[in-house]
Amino acid sequence: MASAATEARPDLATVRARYLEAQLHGNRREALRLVIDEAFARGASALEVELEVIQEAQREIGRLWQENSITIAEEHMATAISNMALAHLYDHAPRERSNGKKVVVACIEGELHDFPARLVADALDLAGFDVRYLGANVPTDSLLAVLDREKPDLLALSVTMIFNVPALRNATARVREHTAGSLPIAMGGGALSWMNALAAELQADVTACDARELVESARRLLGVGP
Ligand code: B12
Repeated sequence: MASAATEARPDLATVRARYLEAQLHGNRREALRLVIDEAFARGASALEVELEVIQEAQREIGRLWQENSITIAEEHMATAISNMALAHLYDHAPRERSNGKKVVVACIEGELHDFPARLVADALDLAGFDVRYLGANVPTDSLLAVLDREKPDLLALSVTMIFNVPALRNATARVREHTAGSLPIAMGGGALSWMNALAAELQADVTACDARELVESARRLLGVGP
């Protein structure tokens, strides 16, 4: 028999459908109310809300955009709402005890999809990693300068578009040369999911299909709990 706590859990598929509606209507307050009051405050973790509500709604926005059911302006409006929702979850969610490991998260040069990288950065941060999030389109030269200054334990590179894969190859090679191969590199994002063999070809130290899997793999790689 299900426990009371289980019965009280929010139905995230329903929240997602209503969140998508709110995005499409540009209803920011309703979108925030759904993720915070209807999902998070009722027992879903920040990561569950991020993956099962926001990420999936963003992917549906992409489908609607691709089939011309919504305009680019509506996509921008929807994504702006998801950025706001991530910020509120980040603010509300408890952070796990620091594990002492630092991760730099960046989109490679040319990559404008920073929302996936931001979600990944928030998930690592809430899981106890010390995160430096660099956002979209990071020139490789300045990435190297940040690595020199921050001395992270892991670099996480996000690439969505397949046409940005050459920039990923370039950044990976330069980071390895610069750090004499001492810095593990995690790679992920749409391009990696669509090109199955790429992570192996680039000898990614970590790859993951979503932020949850990345947190688990990063913990394993760096030997930190839980
Ligand atoms: C919003 C959006 C945009 C926004 C980005 C805004 C922003 N600030 O991020 C803007 C308008 C800039 C944009 C631009 C373009 N976009 Co766009 N975009 C999207 C959309 C709708 C949502 C992206 C998103 O937020 N996804 C949700 C995230 C959370 O999911 P995710 O990406 O899978 O991320 C997870 C994993 O991949 C993984 N992950 C991500 N990074 C990393 C890193 C590491 C290290 C690891 C291990 C894991 C990992 O964890 C993440 C979280 O769990 C997608 C649709 C989609 N299916 O994603 C299209 C989509 C990606 N875009 C697309 C296209 C075509 C474009 C443009 C070429 C359009 C154009 N003609 O200009 C440009 C290219 C821009 C560029 N140079 O980079 C296509 C790509 C098709 C393809 N297969 O190549 C998509 C799929 C839409 C579609 N269905 O057609 N886009």
